[in-house]
Amino acid sequence: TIKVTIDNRQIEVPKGTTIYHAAKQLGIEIPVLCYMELEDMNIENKPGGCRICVVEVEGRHNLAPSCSTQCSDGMVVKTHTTRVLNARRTVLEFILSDHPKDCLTCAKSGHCELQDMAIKLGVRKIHNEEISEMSTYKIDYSPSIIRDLDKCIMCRRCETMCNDVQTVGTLSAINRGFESVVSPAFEMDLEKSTCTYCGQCVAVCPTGALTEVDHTTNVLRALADPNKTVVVQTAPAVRAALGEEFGLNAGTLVTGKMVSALRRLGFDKVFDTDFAADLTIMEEGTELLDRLTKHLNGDKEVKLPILTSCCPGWVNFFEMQFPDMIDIPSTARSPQQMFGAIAKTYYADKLNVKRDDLIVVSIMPCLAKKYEAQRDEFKVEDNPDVDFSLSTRELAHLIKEANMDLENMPDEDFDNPLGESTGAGVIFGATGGVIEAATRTAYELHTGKKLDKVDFEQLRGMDGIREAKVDFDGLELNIGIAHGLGNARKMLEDIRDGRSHFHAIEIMACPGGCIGGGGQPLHHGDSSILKKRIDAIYREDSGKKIRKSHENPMIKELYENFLGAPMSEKAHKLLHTHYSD
Ligand code: HC1
Ligand code: SF4
Repeated sequence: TIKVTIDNRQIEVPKGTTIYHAAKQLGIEIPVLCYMELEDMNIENKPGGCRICVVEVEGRHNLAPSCSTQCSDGMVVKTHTTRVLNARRTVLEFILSDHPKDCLTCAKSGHCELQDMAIKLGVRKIHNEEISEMSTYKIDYSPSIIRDLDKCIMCRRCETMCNDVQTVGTLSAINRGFESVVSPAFEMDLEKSTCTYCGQCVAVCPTGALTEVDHTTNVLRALADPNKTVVVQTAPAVRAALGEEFGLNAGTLVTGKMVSALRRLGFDKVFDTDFAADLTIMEEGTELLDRLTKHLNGDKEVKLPILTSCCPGWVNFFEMQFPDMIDIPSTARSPQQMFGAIAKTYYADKLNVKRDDLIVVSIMPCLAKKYEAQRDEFKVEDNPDVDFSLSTRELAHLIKEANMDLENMPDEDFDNPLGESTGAGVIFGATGGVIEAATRTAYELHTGKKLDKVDFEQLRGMDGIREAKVDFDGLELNIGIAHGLGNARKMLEDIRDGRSHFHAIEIMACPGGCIGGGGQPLHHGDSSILKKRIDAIYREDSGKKIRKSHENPMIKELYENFLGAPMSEKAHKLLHTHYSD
């Protein structure tokens, strides 16, 4: 170890520790803008570009960027001298001089790290504004994400997420000097690029350069239309994070409060995507057993492993990057889309409402869900099964706009029939949850025996790639889990090269699964928030009376009265899909 003195306090740190980290250990928070660290996931963005984190090092002429300068033995550091504070302010003024000043109307206002920094550093005037030019770029609209590059401050966090974590490689820095921005190759629009809409770049963008497409106005319009019946479905992960937008601690479950807020917003019925997650398990679990049985009986045509297919960012990824393997994932649609298909057939018929007059809104932690809802496969005569998909953040806006205080809302229950769900449906929201839910059902269907213990702890956790063996009464199933598209890529390459020994694999595009989706409250680099959301998801599961999808009474009724059996012709038509290369 080496000894360093920071702001007159001594600390011993291992060689190689940066000044920023040594200070952090002393409880000294040095401000950063471009730097980002997601500790539990080994993700670090350290371009050392913004220079906000500069500090004074005794005996050194120039100020040092603390995020990228390593401590040396005996080093003496000062983190807030007048010189340091002046330098930080000057740097920030330069950044602001080439940044739009429309904070009042910016989608990121109130959540912008650049705005926060201007407040923190007490910037009252931008001295060099008159002498510098503003660069101007087009605004790029895609079905899920808006890029407003005038607001890009070149922190490169989006690049780290897209290239290092997701290995999608859509974003990279182009041009030089004032003209430099982060963009797809050849300044292509996102929609024409390899982007999967996973939204991980949006989740870490410190400014309003990357935001979601906002559908709140469309939803408010539908709610105000007396001729429309408007129903809403809420994704598993939303309840574990929505509270953060209202100042509640990460990991606070707000399921009942969310339901009453949605009801007060005017939705005719408040339903649950978890219901459709149970339905997904019926279809996907049956498909798994069917493929497994055929495979074990020597049918060479049937391939294993089966891959889950509920995550639209992941679906986009394999369609674009592994077109030769599109016959491996399950054909089951995602719960969002199964919900839409059932709502616009079974439920619309029950209500005697015409398809066009039933509006289905989804609340999702995800931005790719916006794109998924617009895919042609999920439309009937141009009418989509899911009309609008809002992110968790957009729902928070709607609740705030309606002057509701989420914390003090009463707890209410979802409506029936499409609001009844089991613990298995809830855990879809955390990495490993889909395959655990499938295991609970597939085990009982395959063995005919009751599971004594429904918790498969070995499938849980935050490691990017996990594997577990599950004993199906003598038949050992190898189960794999990957979250984050970079980890998914490794799994897929193993399958392609014949190195994979898995029977079934769950893949989620976002680190942590849906709880870490691009539409969730921003975690600003604090990955402990993701863990707390995951804990909340498993708490909700363990508090449920029914914890296996096939025991959901409303799912049983749906099969008895409408679908027949899992993978029946009707189920195929409404609940399964095909992929395109
Ligand atoms: Fe998800 Fe899913 S779990 S994809 O992460 O299968 O978004 O929460 O709604 O559709 O149920 C997201 C979450 C969500 C679907 C389900
Ligand atoms: Fe890359 Fe995902 Fe952002 Fe698209 S949405 S640019 S794939 S990080």
